Parts: sequence; C-alpha cells; structure tokens
Amino acid sequence: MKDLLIKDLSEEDKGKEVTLRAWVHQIRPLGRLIFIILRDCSGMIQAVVKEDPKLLDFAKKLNLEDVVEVKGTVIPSRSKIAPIEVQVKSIKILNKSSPLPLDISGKVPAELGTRLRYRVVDLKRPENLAIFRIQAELMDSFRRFLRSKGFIEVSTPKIVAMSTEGGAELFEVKYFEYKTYLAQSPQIYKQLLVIAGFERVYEVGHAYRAEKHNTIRHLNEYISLDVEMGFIDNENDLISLEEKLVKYMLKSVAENCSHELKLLNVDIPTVDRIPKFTFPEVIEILTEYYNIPEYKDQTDLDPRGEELICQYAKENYDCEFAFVDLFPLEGRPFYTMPYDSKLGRSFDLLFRGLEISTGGQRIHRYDLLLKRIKEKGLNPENFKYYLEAFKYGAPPHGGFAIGAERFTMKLLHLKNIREASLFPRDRYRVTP
Ligand code: AMO
Repeated sequence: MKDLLIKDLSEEDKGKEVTLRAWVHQIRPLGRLIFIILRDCSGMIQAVVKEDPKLLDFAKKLNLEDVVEVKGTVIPSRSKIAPIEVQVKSIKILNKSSPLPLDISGKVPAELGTRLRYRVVDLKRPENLAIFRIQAELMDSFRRFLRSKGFIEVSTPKIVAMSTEGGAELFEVKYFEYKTYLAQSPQIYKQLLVIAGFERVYEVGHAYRAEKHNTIRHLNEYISLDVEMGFIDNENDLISLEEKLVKYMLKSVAENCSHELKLLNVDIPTVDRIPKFTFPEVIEILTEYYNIPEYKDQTDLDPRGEELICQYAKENYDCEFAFVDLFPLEGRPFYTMPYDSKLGRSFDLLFRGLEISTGGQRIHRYDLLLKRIKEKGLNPENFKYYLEAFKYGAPPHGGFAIGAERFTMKLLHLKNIREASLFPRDRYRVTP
C-alpha cells in the first residue's frame, strides 16, 4: 500500500530517500534537465531528472498521466513555488497512459460538453478535485452541525410508490408487478420518521426529477441535504436553524478548504444576519421598487425575481442570501401548513440569485392533510400509508432541503450546475 502522500513531505524531509506513487501531471525538459510534476490526491511536487543519460532518456518518453513509482532524494527546490523537490533516482511505470483527449493543465480550455464526455480525464484537473473537496466539506459540515444538535442520520428508500413534490416530474421504475418511481425527495419518509419518534432527522442522498428542461440550474439526479424536526412552533424555527446551519457550513469551508479556495480564487462570504421577506413583501419590492407590474399576480418566483430579490438584499442588507417566507399555497405541495387561506408556511433560501433551498412547516393534523390532498386534486388512496401515520401521534413539525450542487455552484461561482456534479445526469446525458 502507498504510505506517503505528496502533501506529507516537508522541508524537514530534506536529504531523505522517498518513494512516491503518483501520476505524471506535467513534463518540462529544460536543457539537460527534465522536470516532472507528480500529482496525487493530496497535491503536486516537482521531481527533477539530471545527469543519468539512461534516466533522462526514459523520462523523455513519459506520457502525461502515466502512473509511476518514483524513488529519489528530497532536496531544496530551485523554484519559488515550493520549498522542496525530489531528485529522481529511478522511475518505474506502473501503468502507461494514452494521449489525453483534453488538456488538464488548464492552458487549453475545453467546452463543457467535451469535458463531460471525458469526465474522468476532466476530473483529473486539480480545480475539479478542489470543487469536490469543498462539496464534501459542505456535506460533512452539514452532518456535523446537525449531529451536534441531536439529529440522527437516516437513509430513506429511493424506490417509492408515490409522488411528493408534484406529479409530472417522476421517473417510473420497473419493479416487478408494482408501479413505482424514483424518489423526488425524502419528504414523505423524513416526516414519517419524525412521527415515528426519531424527532430530528437528516439525510444526504440522491433525489430524482424528470424535468425535461435542460437548464444550467437543473439536474435530473441531485444531492439533497434534507432536515426534518418535530416540536417546532412554526416555520420561523426552521429558518433560524437553517441560518445557523448555513453559517456553520460556510465557516467550515473557509477554515478547512483554504488551499482549494485559493486554487479556485474564491472568497467565502461572511454572513451576519440573513434578511427575511414575506412573499407579499417580495411582490411589493418587484412591482414598486423595481417597477415591474407583471409580478403583481404571481404565485411563485421566477429566476429573474430571485435575482432581483438577491440584488435587493445585497444592496439593502449587505447579504448575498435572502429568505422568502409565506409562499402562496397554490404553488406549494399538499403537505404545506397553511398560514391563511392563500399563503403557506413555506419558505425558500436564495443565494446569489438562485433558490438553493426550500422548507416549511408541515400539516400534522390528519383531517387537514386529507382535505389538502383532495383540494390539490390528488387521490388519498395513493397516500394511504403516509396519511395513516398521522393518526398515531404526529407532533407539529417541519424541515427543509438544500440542493448540494446548487449551493456548491453559487458558492464557487460556477457557471453551470453540471460542474458541481461528478457525473451529471441531465436530459441528454446518462453516461459516463
Ligand atoms: P424542492 O423541490 O424545492 O423542495 O427542492 C429543494 C432543493 O433541492 C434542489 N433541487 C434541485 N437541484 C438541482 N436540480 C433539480 N432538478 C432540483 N430540484 C430541486 C434545490 C431546491 O431548493 N421536499 C422539499 C424540501 C422540504 O420542504 O423539505 C423539496 O424537495 O436547491
């Protein structure tokens, strides 16, 4: 097993003999020297080949991405970029690479389509590793924060028998003699687990949406960071929990990913208070402040509206996030707790012009839930097992879900959500 990562080498190792197993990231002949940049998951180091004519000859024939075992001595570096380098004594090829379909040094940019076609090669770019290390930190800090607040991690079924977020966006799954679908969200199950007495649950899992539109903000398979908790007073408890959670996640990325952030040239915003607007206030801002009368009768926010509200929050509250609460019931799912006859206790969290999260208080009373299911034109028979649970001690409860790729995309200023997904699934892409 490899027991030495590149990042573990330091100036203290000067003079030591080391064995590195890594990829050949770059080769630069310079007079009678050859510089090889070696890359592993932890970083890069320069290896220098000199004097030995046989070794120089061998090094000249290396291909980018050859998998090699390099033995050598740690010496002070002649470049200003790093304090040490390795003077090569031997190179063994563990596996030869073919010529690459993409330049991974970043010098020759490729179209996103080409990059996704050769995603494995594309992912070799250090910038990509940085993106996914940051995404992993977002997920890890999400878990840490919630665990510290008494939440338990759960994994709910992804093969389900009913729709939760609206009927049109479902993928059907062939499942013996049953009609089943890929879960659009863990909504039903996270609620059931609160009722089951788990009280505080979270899940990091895939969600599936059969959205036909191929946009820069939609995936057909995305990572949903879900939270659900019992005994809330109303949705404001969730808004304040999510505010603390998001601040913790940002702080964790800033503290634990400084190298990655530097590589990507990204600063993590500091957030004090996230402003909250009600939906009627949002409509007023859009129609009065921005003078767009078409928003008057809207029951949801469109991308332009989301952008303008974020702009408003930035200009007036110096914050790139904004909560929008009390969305009209009309556009929200059946489980939304009504606030009055028109509005629901349902909110969105916007970040840099994009909805990155939705949440709200749920209906916990059986009769009201049954009524809302019928009013939404849904068949209560399809919700039998879900509905039944509300007869056996359902506390007032609610939760929210953050789209991991959308959060990553906005945090790192990525232009397309696909860049925040390892192997994106979209309307025309099911491989690799
Ligand atoms: P919603 O449907 O708004 O709410 O989804 C929650 C969050 O998930 C992300 N998201 C997506 N990301 C990429 N591609 C998609 N096609 C996609 N669809 C959704 C977004 C969005 O804000 N059950 C509720 C959540 C709750 O109330 O707890 C739900 O799924 O970031």
